[in-house]
Order: sequence, then structure tokens, then C-alpha cells
Amino acid sequence: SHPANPSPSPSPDHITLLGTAYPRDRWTNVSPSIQAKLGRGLLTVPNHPLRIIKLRIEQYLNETRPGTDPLLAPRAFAIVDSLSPVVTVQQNFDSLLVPADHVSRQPRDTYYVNQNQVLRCHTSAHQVQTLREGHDAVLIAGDVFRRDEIDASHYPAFHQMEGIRLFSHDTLAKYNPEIAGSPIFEQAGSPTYGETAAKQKSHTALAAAVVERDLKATLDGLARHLFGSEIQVRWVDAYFPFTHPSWEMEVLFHGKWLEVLGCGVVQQQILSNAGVENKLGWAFGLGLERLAMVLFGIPDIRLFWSTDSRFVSQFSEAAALNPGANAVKFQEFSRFLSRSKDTTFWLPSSGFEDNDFFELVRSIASDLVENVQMIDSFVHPKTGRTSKCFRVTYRSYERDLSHEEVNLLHNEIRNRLAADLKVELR
Ligand code: FA5
Ligand code: MG
Repeated sequence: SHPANPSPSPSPDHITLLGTAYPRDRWTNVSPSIQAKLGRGLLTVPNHPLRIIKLRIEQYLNETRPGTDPLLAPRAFAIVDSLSPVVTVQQNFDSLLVPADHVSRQPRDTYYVNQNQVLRCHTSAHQVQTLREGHDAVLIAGDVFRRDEIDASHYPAFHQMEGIRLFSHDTLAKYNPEIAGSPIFEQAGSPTYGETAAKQKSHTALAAAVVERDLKATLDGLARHLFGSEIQVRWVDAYFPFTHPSWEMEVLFHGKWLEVLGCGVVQQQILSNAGVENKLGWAFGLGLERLAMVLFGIPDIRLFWSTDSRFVSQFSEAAALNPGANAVKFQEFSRFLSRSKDTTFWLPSSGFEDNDFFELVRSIASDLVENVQMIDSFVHPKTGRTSKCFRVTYRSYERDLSHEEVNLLHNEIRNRLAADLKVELR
């Protein structure tokens, strides 16, 4: 695990993250509240629900389960879970074929340490380095960071687990006899060489279909392992620069479809860049909070960061890892009063992003804010200016907030809005 969160930066020219000082530049946008989340090591806290989910996934992928018929065995996934979340732009984006102008690279969405380094926004950032080490099956777990919206299922720091599985022709044929006499790669110049909706250009349609089937069977099986056979799952077509074809898996939770993971067939270019030859494979990246919320009925993503012992004491790693164990449902330790306040303003003519507002709210109200919702937006017919109204809902998990306290927070937000984001308050 990482060292405890460090003292403030040694100089205004540097930002200290996990004990290392990094030069600041005009890209630096890691906020103090995010800095404070680094090194919390939630995946190493005994009985923490995120750790339980991680262990249950490892258990599913690495143990042969009686009564199931794994498409591929033995499943020997290497576990990689102590890599620093500070990665290079190359790792987080370029190594995954993310185009230079892709939206996710913008400082609007990503925490930049400086021009060359970011807080990883997904565990996929480590795909190439782990593949280079020669693993055919690997699980990568860790904390990831994104400037994102604020609600019960989105938080700027969360946890992902990445799974990668590669197959040679022989491993694929061993468990899928239909492929024994057929190639897995197309030769350039062959009439079937070329990308389709279902496959990459250099893959045979059969090999791509077998890998897709294994991927979906693995993840359907994982969902049943975690949630029981009653769980409702659906597959949605998706797009990622680093996989093709790609999907997202959603599970039914409280009557709504909740996206829990993205996955697909790994771009062959990534494998060859990592020095892998004559193999193809799949990868997935799942959100551990989303799975834990479903499994334990945890209503709000902020709770994972709670230091209130009434949170972690409700969960038991030993019990949860028993085969056939039923997950104990989380009992809310009282819901305190919530207070909502609206704020309305004219945007500056350019340069305002909703995420800037969310981050500002976080930086002032921290975990006392439960939800931020845009409730109105319109363009003035004469001046062409845009007005937005956001509703900020405040609620603590530890106590009732007073009117005065909420007013102070809200006024501070309004002052900083005008000063830092150049809006005109209404
Ligand atoms: C990715 O991050 C891809 N790297 C996943 C992937 C890996 C695809 C390998 C293909 C191959 P996405 O941005 O959809 O994809 O995030 C994956 C999961 O992380 C989501 O399904 C969700 O469960 C979780 N997640 C995303 N944003 C947040 C957030 N702000 N708070 C909590 N969980 C989140
Ligand atoms: Mg997604």
C-alpha cells in the first residue's frame, strides 16, 4: 500500500503526492481534496466492502468452482494491486490508442499532475506494462480519479479492477474444439481481412466470436458469483479506443439499469506494441464501488470513504468469501437532514465547464455535498448569454447540518464562483 498522505507541498512550485514532489505547471489541477484521498488504501482495509468485492472477483477468476463449466481453465490470474496512481500521459492515453484530441484528455475531465503526468483515470493505464511482463491473465486493481459529476453513483475518486486474458491458438482450441482446424488471424490480402462491427481487421470472425463468447460468459458468471443467479444483466454495445468490439455490462439495481463495467476484444495494435505475438484476447474494467453498492445495498458512493466505524464494522470479509454466502445488507446508520440551495448565474462568454463548478463545490463543501444537479439552463434571446441554475444538496453522514453552516458553505461557493470562474451571479 501507499504511504499515508503527505504533508503539504514543500514549495509552491511542486505538488507532493504519495511522498513524491512533482513540478507544477499550468496543467496542474489536482485539488487538495483529491490529494487527501491519495494513499487511503481502501482496498487494503480489512473488511472494507471494496476489498471484499475485489477478493470475491479474484476468488471467482482463480478458483475452479464445482458445478460450473468454465470455458477456459485453469484460470491463473496474476494480481497487480500496488501500482502508483500517478502515471504518465503516455500510459493513461497514448498506450491505449486514445486519439490526441479525445475529450477524455482535457483537463476538464482528468486530474493533471503536470503536463506529462496524470492521476490515472482508469486501470487500463497499466495494460501495456503488465502485458510486457508476459502475463496471459492478469487482474489490476487500484484507485482511479476523474473530474466528474456529483451524485450517488459518481465520485471523483473511485476504484477499478481490470482483467486481461490472452489466448494463443492452442489455448483457444483446447477449450473450443471448433477452432482447432481454423486460423485465428487473417492474412492481409485475404478477402476476409478487414474490420467489421464484430471483429478487428486481422482477426478471423470465428476467433473473435469465441473470444467474445468467453468474455461474456466470464462476466455473466462473475455477476452470478457476486449477486446470485437472480441478478438481471444486459449487454450494451459500446466504444473504447483500446478494444473492438466493445460492450458495457449493466445490472438491474433499484429498478434502474446501472452500468458496472466496460470491456471488449483488445486492439491487436496494443498487443503488438507490448511485444505480444500470435495471441489475441479480451479485457474488462469494472467499477468496484458500483458492484459493492449493488451487492450490499450501499445507497451513496461517499460512504466508502467514511471513517465512521459504524460503516466498515457492518461487513465481514471471512463471511463474504464463504461459498454461497449471502451478502449482508448495509443498514444505514441514520439519515441526517438534507438541505438544498440553488444558485443561478450568467456564464462568462467562454471557458466555463460544468465540471469546474462541481469541483469548486467539492473543494468547499467536501463530503457534506450529496448531489449537484443542473435544474435550469437557457440562452437570453437578446444578449445571447447563457444562464444556468444548479441545485446543491447538502447532507452529512454524521450529523444534522445547521442552517447557518449550510449558508456559510453556500455563500463561500457563490463568492468563489464569481471570483474564480468569472460568472455573474444572479
Ligand atoms: C473505462 O474506464 C475503461 N477503461 C473500461 C475498459 C477496460 C474497457 C478494458 C475495455 C477494456 P468507463 O469509463 O466506462 O470505462 O468506466 C468503467 C467503470 O468504472 C464504469 O462502468 C463504472 O462502473 C465505473 N465508473 C466510471 N466513472 C465512475 C465514477 N465517477 N464514480 C464511480 N464509478 C465510476
Ligand atoms: Mg462507461
